[in-house]
Amino acid sequence: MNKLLLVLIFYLISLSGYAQTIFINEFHYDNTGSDTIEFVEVVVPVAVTDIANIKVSLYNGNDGTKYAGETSLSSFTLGSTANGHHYYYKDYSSIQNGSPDGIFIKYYTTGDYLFLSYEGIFTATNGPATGLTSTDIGVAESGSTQVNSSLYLSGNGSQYTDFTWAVSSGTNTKGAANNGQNLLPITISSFIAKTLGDGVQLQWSTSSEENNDYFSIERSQDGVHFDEIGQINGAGSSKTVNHYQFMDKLPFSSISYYRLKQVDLNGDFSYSHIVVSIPISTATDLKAFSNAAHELELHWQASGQNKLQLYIYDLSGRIMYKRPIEEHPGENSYSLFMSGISSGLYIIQLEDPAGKQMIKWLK
Ligand SMILES: [Ca+2]
Ligand SMILES: [Ca+2]
Repeated sequence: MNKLLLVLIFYLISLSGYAQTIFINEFHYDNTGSDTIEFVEVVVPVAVTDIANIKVSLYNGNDGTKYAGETSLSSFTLGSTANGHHYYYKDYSSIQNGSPDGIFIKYYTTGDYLFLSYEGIFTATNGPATGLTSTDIGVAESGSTQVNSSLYLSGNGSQYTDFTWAVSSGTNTKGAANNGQNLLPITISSFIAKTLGDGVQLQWSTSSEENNDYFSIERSQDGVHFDEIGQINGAGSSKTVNHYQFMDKLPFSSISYYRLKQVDLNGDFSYSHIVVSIPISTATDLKAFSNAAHELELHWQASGQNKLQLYIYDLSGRIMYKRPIEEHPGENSYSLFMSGISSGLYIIQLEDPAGKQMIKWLK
């Protein structure tokens, strides 16, 4: 099949294995007596300067609606700066006490988001998290929690998934580094994927390096399980910008996910965000139409009776919809309601034993 590689670039992250470098780091919502010193703390790499594009919303788990926000980080207070990160916080007068309730954060420049909840999970029904299901952080507060307490991230690393949630009793660190948290500086300032012939060229740069031995380039078919496909030597220690590139001559015929593992001379390592390459077939008769009722209608031709898989991906490569369907000889059509997903560009894929047809669809 003649294929054109359309490469889509993301820095997107969710809890399904992506790197998330802007995240909720600590918060407090419930304590003995009247709730007091309720706050949300967010950590942001110092390289990120457009903080107006980072927005926080509070969600009510009873009906999935947003009850506060979206609040831009511009209206948060900058506390400490340490280890290459800013600690921003905001005092709230009433963060709901569950159960469950949630906090949503999104960085609009890249599309990265994180949807956390406490005392259970739920699906958002309005606002920026519409249609997304929260992830329970696994710890909670109650009416007997001490004043000045918090829920906070603990551990070593530079991205959300490096840390675990813990409970503090009367010892919050609002606006400052958390107890038991070693936040490492991030040196990779950009990382993108581009098509070049039949391959995918990865390009990245670093703003500074310290004891950087090498980069391991890793590729994945599912965005979760990665294998190394090559290595590039690092600059050691450098205070200037360095540029790197690597060519993947044999990307997957479906989606390819890439990430960088940066390894220090002493063996310490950290991961970049993930970029995605999606090949789009040019030889397809698959067509998509949508109408005002949010119904998506697909039309295509088939030469026989086959079982197919229908996938709809968002631009980060996440599967938004998956369903087995059947086709019959001649003209086929299939309709589905897509009212639950937000407007934007999506990839529709029909997959049968003989191959894949993929098209772009703008909702
Ligand atoms: Ca509260
Ligand atoms: Ca803190």
